Amino acid sequence: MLDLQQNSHRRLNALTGEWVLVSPHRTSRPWQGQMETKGEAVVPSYDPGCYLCPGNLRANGERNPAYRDVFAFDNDFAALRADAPDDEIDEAGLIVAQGEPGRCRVVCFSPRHDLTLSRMPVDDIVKIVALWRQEFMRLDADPLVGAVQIFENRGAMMGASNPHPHCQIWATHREPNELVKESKRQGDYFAQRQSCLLCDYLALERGDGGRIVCENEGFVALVPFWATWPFETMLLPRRHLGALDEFTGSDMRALADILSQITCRYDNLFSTPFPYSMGFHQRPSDGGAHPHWHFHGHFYPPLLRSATIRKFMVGFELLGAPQRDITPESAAERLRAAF
Ligand code: H2U
Ligand code: ZN
Repeated sequence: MLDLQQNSHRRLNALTGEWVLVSPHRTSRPWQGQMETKGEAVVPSYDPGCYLCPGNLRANGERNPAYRDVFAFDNDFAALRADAPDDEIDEAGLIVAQGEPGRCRVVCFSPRHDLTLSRMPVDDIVKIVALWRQEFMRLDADPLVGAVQIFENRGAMMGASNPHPHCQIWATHREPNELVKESKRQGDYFAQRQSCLLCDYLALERGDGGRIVCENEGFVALVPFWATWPFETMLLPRRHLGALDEFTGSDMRALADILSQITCRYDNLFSTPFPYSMGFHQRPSDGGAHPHWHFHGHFYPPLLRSATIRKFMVGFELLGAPQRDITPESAAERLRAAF
């Protein structure tokens, strides 16, 4: 009989259709490999050299306004440009390329250079969520845009270029890979059962409770059954919401509160400003109806055992499938205790 806490096994990611290998017996293996340097240096509340601080010059010569709470602008080094031709190259189905027009935005979370989501009052996080909603709705209405990806890279370990609290928004013409997988899985499930995959999944998780980290009246944070990263979590609205445009004031407050709760727990876990990539998946912006789509957030943090030991996605992960040692259940237990 399969014991998920003892036997090597693989788990299906219901949202993408991919498998993750779980090796619960392997957590005690010794580590003599790379150690990251701990945490981040003490950060001033204003940095005259920061391109995101209020009133400062950006790399392209533009000056930021003296903003008081949140601030969004066009990325000066945008990965996607609106003027790219939407053409296709196809040689025998083997050399294939598509022009990909799009838009990129940068959102500053606070005028304070030294804050993080985990240390901001919930009222201030509500302002960020409201700006995400506004940005989403504007991009969603743009005929150039087929999908909107909001994401934050936090910490030098995750490649953030600057400690100033900020995120990026990339609006692509077509759905990127992760969205394609999740659209297909949610669409297939809905077609087969006339029910939402993530609504049903959340009901199962709330019944079990073992992978839930924290919740409020509108949102649940949990370690998904199929989590790949050691302390990966998902944020799920309890209501069936497809995208930010459907959020009411109380949905926005609930998301802000759950963001505050989960980022505090992350910082507490290894007593360090926790690095991560996080972002939100929502219905595509192609103008179609997507009743099967359930808005959610993903946190992908790299740390494994301490502030200095990270998980590497190498070897079998690159060539075979993702693998984890500590079980999602024990990760959830530790995050529950880290408040
Ligand atoms: P990251 O820390 O996640 O790299 O985000 C910072 C973004 O800010 C990055 O995409 C942009 C970079 O292109 N940027 C500007 O738009 N203007 C600047 O003056 C510097 C950085
Ligand atoms: Zn700054």
